[in-house]
Amino acid sequence: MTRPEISANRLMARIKRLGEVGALSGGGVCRLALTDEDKQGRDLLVSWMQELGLKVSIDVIGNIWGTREAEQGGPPIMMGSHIDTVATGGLYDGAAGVLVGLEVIDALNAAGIKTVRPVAVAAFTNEEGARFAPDMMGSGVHQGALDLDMMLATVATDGDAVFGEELNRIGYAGPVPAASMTPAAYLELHVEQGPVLEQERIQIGAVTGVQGISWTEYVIEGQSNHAGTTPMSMRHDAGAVAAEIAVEARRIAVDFGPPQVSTVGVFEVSPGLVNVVPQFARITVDLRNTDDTLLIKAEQQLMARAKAAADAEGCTLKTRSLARFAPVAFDETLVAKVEAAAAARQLSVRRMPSGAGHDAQMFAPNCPSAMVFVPSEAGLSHNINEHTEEADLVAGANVLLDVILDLAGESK
Ligand code: HGY
Ligand code: MN
Ligand code: MN
Repeated sequence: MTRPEISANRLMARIKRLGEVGALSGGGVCRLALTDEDKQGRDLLVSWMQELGLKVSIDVIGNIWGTREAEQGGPPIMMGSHIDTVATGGLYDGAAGVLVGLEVIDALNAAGIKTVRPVAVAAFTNEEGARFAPDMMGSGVHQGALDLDMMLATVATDGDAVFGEELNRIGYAGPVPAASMTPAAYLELHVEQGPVLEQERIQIGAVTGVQGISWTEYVIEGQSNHAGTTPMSMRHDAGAVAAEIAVEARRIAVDFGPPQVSTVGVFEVSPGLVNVVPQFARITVDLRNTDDTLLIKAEQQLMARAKAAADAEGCTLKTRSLARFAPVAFDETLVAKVEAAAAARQLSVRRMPSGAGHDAQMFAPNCPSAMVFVPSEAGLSHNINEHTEEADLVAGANVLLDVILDLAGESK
């Protein structure tokens, strides 16, 4: 029996081909969840799964997984990630994990290997949460962490679309019930999206867990007024309150120090005119920390500051949690297998937490889960210039192949 070989050409051809779906004229990709571009990507992925002879399953929130038959039945060893992107996405965030999973299966097929346990590869709906919050929505419903009906009723962040209607529109409301399948193990390859592996010249990250994530929307209502005639003491400036919240978010991150981070990704004021005191402001704050106690402290500190600023300015404040996930630890045995598989191939490897959220964090409470990181050039991601070298992707794919074969077992 020949040994399975990862083919760089096959893998890169698929990455390039999927990258053409939603390609932006200046480079990069935009495949926001449930858009026509997301549908095109899904259709392409399903066709690849069918070409590989996989049994394709689609569940009620549009998660797609292909299962390779094996000597035995039962829950599969699952690989996966996502193919939706942020609006300024790159070729690799999510797509690398799904397409490396396909490549692992292609390599097993080419080598004629039958596994004892089934192997599957999945693409989860709306991992990014950019168009519909929260993130990791599909995997969250798949693993019972998020309520299906609530998610189907979610309104897009631009206020235009309803999740369930968009899912039906693109034809990916599938028959498989939510929370109806937990794999025997879950393994996700992902680009690091940070600077560590590249700076330390390390080829593989054996990911130990995912930090806690807190997304909050702040809506401030004040009073529009003339920029020239209105004394400062008479203003109800919604924009000024939003700015104070944004400055406080950043101050908290600097005060707490690493790994605390904060991001004000959305900052809208209305009417948005040079000579009008803003009547309305909407901002979002993304807070993250590996320590949930500190994350809670950061959330409370920011909320207190926001309320005080709104009161002092005579503005109203409405807040809404868009996402809240506690930190997650991955399975020690599986993390050790990733480390050992890298070392066996003479690849440099280090353990590290993930700063980004991932579908794997939804599986961790229910089955042994872990992740394989490969380096991101200049640590860039959620950026059209996101890049990972082919050699690094192949190295990660080989590690994934070895761990998957170890877990699925080779039929004699
Ligand atoms: O926000 C995140 O960490 C992920 O990209 N959804
Ligand atoms: Mn991702
Ligand atoms: Mn992402």
